[in-house]
Amino acid sequence: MAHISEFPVAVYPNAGLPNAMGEYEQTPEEFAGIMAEFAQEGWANLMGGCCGTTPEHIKALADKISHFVPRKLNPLQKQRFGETANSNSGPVIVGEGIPFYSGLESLNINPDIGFLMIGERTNIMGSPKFRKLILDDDFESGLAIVLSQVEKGAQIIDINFDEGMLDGEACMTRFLNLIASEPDICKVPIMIDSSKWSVIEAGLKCVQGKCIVNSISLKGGEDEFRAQAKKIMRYGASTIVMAFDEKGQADTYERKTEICKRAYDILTQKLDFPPEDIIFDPNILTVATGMEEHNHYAVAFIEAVKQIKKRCPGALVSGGVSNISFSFRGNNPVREAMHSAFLYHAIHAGLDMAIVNAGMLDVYEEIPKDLLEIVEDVLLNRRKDATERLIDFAESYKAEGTRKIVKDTKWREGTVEERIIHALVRGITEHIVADTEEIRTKFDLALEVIEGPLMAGMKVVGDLFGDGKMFLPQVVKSARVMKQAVAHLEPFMEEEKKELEFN
Ligand code: THG
Repeated sequence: MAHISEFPVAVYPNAGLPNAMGEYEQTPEEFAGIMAEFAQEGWANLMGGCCGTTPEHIKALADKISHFVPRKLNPLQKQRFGETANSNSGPVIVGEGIPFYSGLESLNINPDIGFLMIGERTNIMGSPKFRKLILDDDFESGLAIVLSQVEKGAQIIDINFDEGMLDGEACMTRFLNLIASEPDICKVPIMIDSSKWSVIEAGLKCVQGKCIVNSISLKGGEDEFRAQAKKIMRYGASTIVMAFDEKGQADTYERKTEICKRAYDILTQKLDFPPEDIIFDPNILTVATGMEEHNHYAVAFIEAVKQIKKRCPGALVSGGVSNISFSFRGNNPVREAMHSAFLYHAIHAGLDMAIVNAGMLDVYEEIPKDLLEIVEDVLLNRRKDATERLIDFAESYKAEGTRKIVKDTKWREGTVEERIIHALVRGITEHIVADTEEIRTKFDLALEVIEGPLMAGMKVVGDLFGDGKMFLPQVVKSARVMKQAVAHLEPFMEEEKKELEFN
């Protein structure tokens, strides 16, 4: 605690463990002796005695420790909250400036964590299923949607009740309290999504971990923005800041960048808001709408991400990915391809996280090449007729319907090496035992299967992950496949080991 906490540390133990009679036997001298070691190490800011200690224990303690120097607060803490450190931010900062969020578990944004997925499905406007449950007052079933998002790899959950017919504050409070009683759900951090500040504040009052406010902006002017940001600091939360100002939503690359930089300067210079608690959202807007002025929306976002990461050090960038493809509502294969391709480029530009339909993202590498080219023509605004071409292609793609399924079985025709790589990349466990067995017969030792083809497959996974073409939850699925393959090989390795020893 002394090494990682931003806050003062108190040591306040019992006089040892109670005996069978519930009595504490540690003498004042023993007690003070142990405590003095803590004091000498400089681990504590405050010391005292709990059960079983007496005024004599406290006197012995004081005599022993009064000449030691109390623990020093770390410099970040001093700078942010002053020497007294009666702070308002979350507790554990592992290294300066590393962003973190938490539910019951903490989510530290280390450089190796990769891109983060925020589950979008608990949004009353974004999911007809969730909407129906909530309007039917079936909040418990709404929990199942959160759980399925978490199981499909969402590392944060976005929750939104913005709907005219509902009391947003009451719904947010009720739902967050329900979530708090489900350890499988409330282990992940919450993103409180509302355009109404009162709903956000209702949410902030409920969540126990370090959550993310979604969102604030300069829409209502600087005073309101500052007041809300201050409150967020008091609640110890981080926040999304939308690229919105008094003039409206930013749709060009220049306005997106300018507004975010302006917000960044206000937050960090005038309010001392920690940069790592800021997440900018430069607005992912819908492309391929048929309106020419919308054609640059994806490029504008991607370019803005690059600039914001450069000009706002320490801050993160996010976006709502499914917005990009609203023109293709009802055609999920095309939407998924658009999302994966868009994410691939945005992550390369520096995007840290996004609100997505977890479990509905394709691996970039596996998007059929003809579709990918047409999708990227739209996203990267590469040709004038890109939208028409995608619309035409999408029709045939939808008409074919079964195409995905056809594609899904074709990989079984490859060599066993190729099949193993495919299964690892796609996280398919179905055939892995049979394929592992088949390849095992080609080698002398089972261990060689692990070191050879299985490791080769995991290297592909590692490379795709490193390149932003796979995401952590997909890698977790790969690891599951790997585990099954290894489990199949283990008995053979045991046998081989015995034989070696025997010989
Ligand atoms: N930035 C920030 N917050 C946001 C957004 C953003 N919150 C809301 C939204 N945008 C992100 N969430 C969603 C959720 C769902 C969908 C899109 C964005 C969506 N839903 C399908 C649809 O409407 O077609 C539902 C289809 C179905 O389930 O049948 O696309 O940009 N900060």
